[in-house]
Amino acid sequence: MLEKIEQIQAEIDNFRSALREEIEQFRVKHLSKKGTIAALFDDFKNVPVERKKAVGQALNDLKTKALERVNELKERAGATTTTAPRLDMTLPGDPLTLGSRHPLSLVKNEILAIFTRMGFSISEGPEIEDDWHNFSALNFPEEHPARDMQDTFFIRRSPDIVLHTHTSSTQVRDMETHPLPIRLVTPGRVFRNEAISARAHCIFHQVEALYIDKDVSFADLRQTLDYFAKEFFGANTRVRLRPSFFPFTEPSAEMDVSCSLCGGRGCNVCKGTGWLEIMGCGMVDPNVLELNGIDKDVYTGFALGMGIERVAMLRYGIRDLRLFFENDVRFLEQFAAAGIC
Ligand code: 2NL
Repeated sequence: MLEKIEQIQAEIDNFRSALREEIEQFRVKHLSKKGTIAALFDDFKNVPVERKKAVGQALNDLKTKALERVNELKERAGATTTTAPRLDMTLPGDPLTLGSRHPLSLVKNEILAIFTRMGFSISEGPEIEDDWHNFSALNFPEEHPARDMQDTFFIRRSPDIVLHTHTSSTQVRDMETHPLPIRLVTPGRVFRNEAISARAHCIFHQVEALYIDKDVSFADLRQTLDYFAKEFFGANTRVRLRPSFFPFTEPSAEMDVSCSLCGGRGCNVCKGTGWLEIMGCGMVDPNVLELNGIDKDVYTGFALGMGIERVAMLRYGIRDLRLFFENDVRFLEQFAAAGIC
């Protein structure tokens, strides 16, 4: 017994560690209920009576010294551990860096908010479309260049399936399913087979609006454009229309707003003209109404469409459209505090 006590005593004397985990392992080995010292105490009953006093003394000494050693080492070790540093609950937490909404989303949401304030509902639809919804139902003639591979992305498997080139394809679906009158604003990502440059991309975003009811007139369109322009670009914004052409509207127009950067005096953004082209619009062509099962003698409508990238570039003074698609956080972060959601 005394031999064993000496052996453990030597082990305790030689033990060195500055790591709390190791010290704790050491404590468990010798001082826990199933430790070496407890085992010796269990054995104590087998010690002959005449030696009990000496052995008992040695055993008690061993236990006291072992406890002192463990406490001393633990005190010196402080907070050192083998793995992660101890968690200090009093330290301030890591800052939570919030991301920011993409400028295209900010602008899209603001456009949608302006139109929903005028009573338009939001509609969304598929990006992959058939020829009917993208072209035929919108009065595109059979030989129209937009139907060409040069301008439109087709699915290899079928000449009838395209990546939609405008969100009007969704509005064709809406005309099939919604009872009249309809007043819809339709955001979406659209695809055109174009070379990528500072001003054009093969993928871009659009918002189109469509209003069909009895007695919808060009004056209603004009009023809607005016309200939109003043809400989006500011109360002093002026609007002008220039005649244009689209297969799906008649008459058609391009809408310009007075340049929000120079107030119409002329700058390099408006190229000295004082005007910025914002969107295309017009009265829904009676052919389109008929193709979609709407009685052209009872109903009329107006429609308009704008590119979100273009509007966002004018709104924020962004020179290169490619910035929207590169996901460079140094660019994107600048819109964190734009205040629109
Ligand atoms: C543009 C011009 C436009 C429309 C879109 C439309 C939709 C239906 C019927 C008739 Cl279902 N028209 N949409 C009308 C005029 C112009 O967009 O320059 N977009 C970027």
